[in-house]
Amino acid sequence: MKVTVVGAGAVGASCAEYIAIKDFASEVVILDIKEGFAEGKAMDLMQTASLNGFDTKITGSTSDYSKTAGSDIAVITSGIPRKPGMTREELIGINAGIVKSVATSLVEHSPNVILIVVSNPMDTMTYLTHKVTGLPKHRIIGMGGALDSARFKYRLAEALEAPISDVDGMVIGGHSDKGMVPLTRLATRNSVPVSEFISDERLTQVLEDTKVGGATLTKLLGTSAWYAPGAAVSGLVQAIACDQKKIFPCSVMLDGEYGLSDLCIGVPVVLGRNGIEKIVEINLTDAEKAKLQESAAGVKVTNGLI
Ligand code: LAC
Repeated sequence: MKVTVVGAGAVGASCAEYIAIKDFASEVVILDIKEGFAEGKAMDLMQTASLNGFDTKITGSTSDYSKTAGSDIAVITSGIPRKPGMTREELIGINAGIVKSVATSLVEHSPNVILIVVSNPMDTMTYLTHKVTGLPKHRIIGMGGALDSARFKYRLAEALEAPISDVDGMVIGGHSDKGMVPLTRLATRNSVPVSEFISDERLTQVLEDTKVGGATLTKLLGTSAWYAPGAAVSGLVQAIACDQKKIFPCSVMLDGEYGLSDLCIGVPVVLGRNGIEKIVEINLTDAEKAKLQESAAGVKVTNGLI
């Protein structure tokens, strides 16, 4: 199993680190346009191998795509992250050009690759990746919902005063402050609906805190977050590499599912060795459907800018 990570910034490096630590891939190749940067990150990570107990071989290169040839999975993290006060949508001008050229080069060297798009605005970058590569839709996956759901669970556990491992919840919709749709109705603490434990007001607060999860961190850190995004990507990569058939909300090209088409937006999917093995259509209430439609309308506006 060969995995490429394009972009050796904080998200790309964390993602490579988590993949290596989980020790399921034989090889991870990191690329970055900054001279020597990916080589340096790869070497530093390799020097953790004996300490952290993994055998994954990590190498780095300055944009030599021939080194990525034969990748099974490639993660696109390249582009600029947002600064405090910015929306993810404001990154489109610079990131669209970068994602276009990265996706094209990856597919040129690995025609059978499964692509995971992380660069923002993620749903639109995933859509763009479809348009420029023409890969079948089960082989292009946008990472957003897995991260947003992790942030939702963090906030739920905080509100419930429960261990995170006792909590389950999912966020669908666009990966944007306004577009996220945390499914509070379906969130549980060990199978019990969370509404049994906390008030509607507290649940609304959890929902609002989740939606601005990334923005809150950007304000604190001065740049976009990396540990949780890196861990979320590594979870998707592992589900595919190990054919786990796990359900994650991911941004995928819809063709009538959820009454939506010709856009990529977060919905639950089963991930396995073929990438997206199934789009799971769950029964949403009219209110949830309306929120998803509204979120889709926002994603389509951003898509119109590419
Ligand atoms: C975030 C970025 C990865 O939400 O979109 O932190």
